[in-house]
Amino acid sequence: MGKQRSRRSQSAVTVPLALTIAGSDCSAGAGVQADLKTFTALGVYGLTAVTCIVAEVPGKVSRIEPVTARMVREQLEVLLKNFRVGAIKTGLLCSAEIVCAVAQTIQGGEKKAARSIPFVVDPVMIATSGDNLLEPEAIKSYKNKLFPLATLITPNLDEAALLLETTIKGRKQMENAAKALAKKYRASILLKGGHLRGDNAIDLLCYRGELTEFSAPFVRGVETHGTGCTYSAAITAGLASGFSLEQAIKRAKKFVTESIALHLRWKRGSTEIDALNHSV
Ligand code: PXL
Repeated sequence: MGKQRSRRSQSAVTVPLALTIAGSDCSAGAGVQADLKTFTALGVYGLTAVTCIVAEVPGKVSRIEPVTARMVREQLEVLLKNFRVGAIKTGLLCSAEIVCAVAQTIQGGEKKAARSIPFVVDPVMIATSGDNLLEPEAIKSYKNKLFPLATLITPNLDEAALLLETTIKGRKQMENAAKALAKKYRASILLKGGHLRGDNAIDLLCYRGELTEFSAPFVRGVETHGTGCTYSAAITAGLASGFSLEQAIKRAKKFVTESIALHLRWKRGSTEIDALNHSV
């Protein structure tokens, strides 16, 4: 063991790098905490730019405070200047000002590095608990500034319905919504149908006008706080590791499904707290 450790300390290991731009969830099931656990589980070194701090437990957001846009920009600038980042994702961006700062800094960083970096935008707007997480004015900035830079946008049904100002109830409406969003924002769309609550959790990818389905058995009876963050982080880890978009989504779907199936549970008095198990 001693010998192995000393040998390891002398030989550098190159590991892919992924960057998450997201909020801090103090209960550690969502946000940067979920992203980092996911990156680590999938063999990627995670970098973080924190956008806001959320005081919450699964099911109840207590308080959200944004970091200044200047500070978000500074975190991104130092990271993009010093690390060869393989892929980037966004989670909760909190305000219109932060959405604009992120868009501008990523565009600037890519220009300086003279390369484009796979960019996953998880348009986090509403928590699974129903709590509003994003300033309503920020949606316009997503549409105008951030979506045009995205490789992949990963809305759930509620977010897609809000973006398209419509309702999405069945399979056909899901297909139409995925295609409409892909056309509108000239990006690949992964529309997550988990909230439809059938026997399977079905997601639709619209990539270059073609639809591909990703399906897994729906796991019932688990409080799934942080599933969206974990899913988009797992996709980002795949892209940082050189997977194709389809390969990255396929592995990510499996990872999320297993994290839910092998969930953790703590009892406190009459209440229970569930968490996804990222060590799968
Ligand atoms: O799951 C959405 C989400 C994303 N990011 C942060 C959160 C939450 C949900 O509560 O707190 C930081």
